Amino acid sequence: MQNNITFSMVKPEIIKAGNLGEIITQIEQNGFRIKALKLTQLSIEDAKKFYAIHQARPFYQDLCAYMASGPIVAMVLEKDDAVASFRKLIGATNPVEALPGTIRKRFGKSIEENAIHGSDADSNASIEAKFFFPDLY
Ligand code: IDP
Ligand code: MG
Repeated sequence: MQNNITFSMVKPEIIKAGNLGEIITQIEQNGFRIKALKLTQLSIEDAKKFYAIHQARPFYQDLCAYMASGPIVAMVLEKDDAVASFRKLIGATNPVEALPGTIRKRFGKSIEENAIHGSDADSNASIEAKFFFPDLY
């Protein structure tokens, strides 16, 4: 399993607000190299597949509707220890709990609209990269 890639998705409210560029700048300035990138919009069905692991959670339907509500940017990022390093850069799930300077602290609006996704394990990074870039991963 590769330990040098992670998958990320910039969430709809960021694209709407015009904050994509600042977030990509922060990612690059922290040593991540962009290996794949696309602007796309998830269907509800795709959002449900992507977040299937959360299907028993009370926020699942809401989360899927939100993630399908507008364009997102999907990216594969490379760096040593990419998964852990990127989770540190984005910060805690709830922006209120995220450390100062993290992407979620800077841009997250709520525990749901928290600006950005980052894979939580190498195995999931690989699955998630394939989900969006089946020809590349
Ligand atoms: P993560 O994105 O930090 O890995 P997960 O627990 O995997 O957090 O949850 C996936 C996504 O579901 C979060 O990024 C957030 O958008 C949403 N979410 C998580 N917990 C809640 C909650 O308690 N209420 C509403 N949405 C939530
Ligand atoms: Mg997660």
